[in-house]
Amino acid sequence: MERTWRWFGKKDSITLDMLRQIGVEGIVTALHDVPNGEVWTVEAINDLKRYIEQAGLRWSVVESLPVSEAIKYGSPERDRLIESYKTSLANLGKCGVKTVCYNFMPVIDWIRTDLSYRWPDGTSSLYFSKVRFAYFDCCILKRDNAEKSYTDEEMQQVRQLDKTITQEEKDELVYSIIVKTQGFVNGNIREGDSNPVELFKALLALYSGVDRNTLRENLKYFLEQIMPVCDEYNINMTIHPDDPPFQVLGLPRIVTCEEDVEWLLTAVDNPHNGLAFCAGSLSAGLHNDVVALARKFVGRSHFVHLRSTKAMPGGDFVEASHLEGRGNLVELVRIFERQAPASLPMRVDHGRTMLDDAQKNYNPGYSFLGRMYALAQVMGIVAAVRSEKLK
Ligand code: DNO
Repeated sequence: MERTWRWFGKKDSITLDMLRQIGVEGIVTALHDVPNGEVWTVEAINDLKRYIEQAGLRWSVVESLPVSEAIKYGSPERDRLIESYKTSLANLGKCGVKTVCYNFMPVIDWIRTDLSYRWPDGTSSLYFSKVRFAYFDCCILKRDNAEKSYTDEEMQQVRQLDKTITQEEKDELVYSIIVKTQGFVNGNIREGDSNPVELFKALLALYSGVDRNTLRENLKYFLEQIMPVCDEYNINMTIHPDDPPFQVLGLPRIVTCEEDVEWLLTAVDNPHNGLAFCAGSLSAGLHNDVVALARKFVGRSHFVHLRSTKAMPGGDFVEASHLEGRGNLVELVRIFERQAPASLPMRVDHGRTMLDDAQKNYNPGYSFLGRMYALAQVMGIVAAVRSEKLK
């Protein structure tokens, strides 16, 4: 596997020279300043590509080329937006950037309720609390019939929480769930937006009447339209699994389990229609056996995110050490090192916040020291697996 790193562009305080020093080979990035839906021009792509190459690295993966909401919920505007998407893909192909990650999650990408869950050793990582999320849904968003998405016991805990939660904690919850984790990934809601809750509700309303089957059909439609461009330029599309991999806020999510992935790969049965195998996202669903999924889908996984999670009581999960938890990264490395091409790009996904990371205001999960530490752990696994291969 190729060692890659998610880097947020020229403004990222983690520089390419720093990444060279820690053994990174390829960069995972995007044109973060181009608004969602607009074309990525050859000039802009080449400018960033040259910048990366001048530092002795290569631009291995685009993460992400975001899919506009109108394509996901299927409005008449979608054809125009798909045309722009195809032009951006063709331009990437002309510049030689040939692996593209995207997702098809309606409105909200990855979800965490606590961005600094403290471990006993003083480091912190990202946490999802079922009850706090239910609180956000029922008492802050006040979504119609939201209570029906939760068990009686969960609702009891929500009512209990309502008695003690402070305004500051409520604001923090909104910030964690729909602002801080979303701003840099899809641009739906950004830091500084006034009244993010109202904005968010308006986005949710776009999906009324869009069920799982409609969303699947819209994904199929999108993929069928873009595959000819991918064939022409040999571009691998890699869909990111839903994180967490279950329904939220009454929205359908369609990349959550083996059956979903199987459907997606057969509905558009083209090798360029592939998966970003995100071990962290998949392992957050107790229904998923991540190792079995890797064995089954290794041939169509064109990008790998290595991260692990630990399941907590009551449906909560926390991002675990890269050596522990449900991700079973040792076995995953064995599968991808043995069965995939050596050029398969892999990045360590989120790391802990440790040492002086906390002072740096990194995007949540994207610390420097924490990710460097995780990369070293993963490279240790890779070295061990490679030595097994020689025996
Ligand atoms: C979060 C990321 C996701 C991912 C997108 C890909 O840390 O894993 O935001 O980049 O879903 O489209």
